[in-house]
Amino acid sequence: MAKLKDLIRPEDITTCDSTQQMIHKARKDGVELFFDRAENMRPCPIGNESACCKHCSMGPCRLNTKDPYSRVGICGATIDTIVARNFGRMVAAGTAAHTDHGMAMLDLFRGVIDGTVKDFEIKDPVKLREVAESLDIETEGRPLKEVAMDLYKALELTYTQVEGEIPLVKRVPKKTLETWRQEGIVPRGAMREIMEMMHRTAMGVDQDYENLTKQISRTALADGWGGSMVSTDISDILFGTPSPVEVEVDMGVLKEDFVNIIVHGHEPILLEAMIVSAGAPSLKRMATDAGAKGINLVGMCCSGLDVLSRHGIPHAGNFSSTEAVLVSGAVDAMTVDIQCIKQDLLRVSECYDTMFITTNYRAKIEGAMHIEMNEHSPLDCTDEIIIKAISRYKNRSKTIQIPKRTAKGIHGFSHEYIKYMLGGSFRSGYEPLNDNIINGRIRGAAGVVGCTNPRSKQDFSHVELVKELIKNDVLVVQTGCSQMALAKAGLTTPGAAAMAGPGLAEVCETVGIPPVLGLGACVDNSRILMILAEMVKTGGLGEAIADLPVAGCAPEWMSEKAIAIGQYFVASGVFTVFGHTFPITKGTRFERHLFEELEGKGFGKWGFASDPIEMARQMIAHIDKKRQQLGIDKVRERVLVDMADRRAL
Ligand code: BF8
Ligand code: SF4
Repeated sequence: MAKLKDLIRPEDITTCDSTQQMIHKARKDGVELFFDRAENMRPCPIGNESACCKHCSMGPCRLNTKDPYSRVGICGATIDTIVARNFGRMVAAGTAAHTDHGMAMLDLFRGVIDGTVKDFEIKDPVKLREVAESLDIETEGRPLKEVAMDLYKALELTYTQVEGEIPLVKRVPKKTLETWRQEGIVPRGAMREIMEMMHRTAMGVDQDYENLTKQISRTALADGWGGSMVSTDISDILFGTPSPVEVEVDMGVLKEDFVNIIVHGHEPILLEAMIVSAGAPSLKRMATDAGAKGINLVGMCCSGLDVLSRHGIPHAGNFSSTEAVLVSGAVDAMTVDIQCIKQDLLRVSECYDTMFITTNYRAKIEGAMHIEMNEHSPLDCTDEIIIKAISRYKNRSKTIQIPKRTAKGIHGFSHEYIKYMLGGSFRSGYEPLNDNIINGRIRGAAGVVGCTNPRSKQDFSHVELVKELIKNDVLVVQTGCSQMALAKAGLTTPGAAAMAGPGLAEVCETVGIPPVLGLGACVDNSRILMILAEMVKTGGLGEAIADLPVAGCAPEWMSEKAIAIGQYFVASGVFTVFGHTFPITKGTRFERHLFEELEGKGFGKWGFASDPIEMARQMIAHIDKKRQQLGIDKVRERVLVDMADRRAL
């Protein structure tokens, strides 16, 4: 590790106060974190713009990013072919991650239906019937188990179908679906789309960036309207559809006199099973016998977000804080499943004697303790994790320093709940939202989502962007690590309406909601798709998703999953801005295709900005353009909410 005085100041790396404190402590303890490596390892300039190809052993071929058309690869591949192929493979990987996660949920669902999984059950039969009906499955007078089996078979097609359209496209607005059909990009099954994407990007196959873009969109759509949506729906059916609940977040949720266990990753089953184990009287007693006041379960990243709103489980922070939290010395065990788990968590855990435990057969870490979770007896795994954590508690030897910061916020806004809260139980629906957009109180809606990244000051762009959006009367919906950035900053409370523009503030105060609505994990971006579909269906804001005054942004993205998500939003019709870096070579035809031409075909388009205020400016300009096209751009006079309006809301 470099000398302390040479290291970049924690205040310049992150705006998360707890993470800053932990970076200071790590440096005193001589423990290197990923922030330090990001400082010391500059990104490769050619790779950064995706101008290299290693798809065969004639290469790797590196083109000139400053003069991208001056050379071609050994095989003759142009810069457009190379960047489009690389981009396509990122989308394939991101889609594979979400759809494989969804597949695991479907496996669990099958086990619950056929009775081989006994520790879980169908918690939300209403949602099960609703999802079945949305796929034209007969539910009237039929036993739940029969409907569930038919639903399972229909959803399995999301993955395995060889020909024809995946079932969930029944939810796509007609005009949007027509655009996809015209382009020939309605997904078949995810397995087929990912396979074809990988094939077409191999050496000597598809070498036409426009044709490649079609398969890129088709693959991404198999994620958004396929694997991710299945994952969300099945999680709701098995574990309950979220509804708003107050949750405490930030590292201050760790408790010195409790056995602290952090669950990090993505599949809800691990944390759901941990909750059951942590509630077992024998394990509780074991914890108190060891001198602890109890067991404190805490989530991080998407695992935490998936579960916090179902059980009010506290959340310690997002991706850039997962090493930092270990530095507190207060974490007795960190247990992980899949995705966004830095290999270095093991080394940092070892520095603080924290038990670090992998649980999924498809995500082991060399040298880490592995206690495999079997969905047929999940508690065997989670009981053992708790026993390990208690043994670490008993033998704690490291200095403990828990950052004192916590923030409370309201989370758990499923699209079903949004429908209910806007209209009440007698006339639930999206009319109030659409009406308030049409009358200009709400200017539009924005999804602000995605990761944090050590190459971008943690949380800064998320928070500044969202503040700017709500100030301009744009309602914000959130998922993933972005949601936690805003939660820590205190913007997920109804009181945050005071920071919103007058129109949005009025609506929030009337309904009693925050101006920033947390929807859950990254797979729950599918909830945003559902909101968009509902807005189109409700009417008054155009016929396709591309007509809506909405925009999306992932200001600090890092994962391939984010690229897949961005592409499915663009293909669905949403203007989507990414921040701090974009994995293509500037000044290429492929760039023009993604950033300009797709819009002319009835899709959304990509945007890029490094500064959060500039991101907001681009998004608001797009929202205003859509308002103008819809003819609702008349000066948005300030309309006060009178009693009649209040009743209507
Ligand atoms: O799926 S936002 S850093 S934790 S990739 Fe990962 Fe990014 Fe966080 Fe969840 Ni999503
Ligand atoms: Fe080079 Fe073409 Fe091989 Fe890529 S596919 S490494 S551009 S020769």
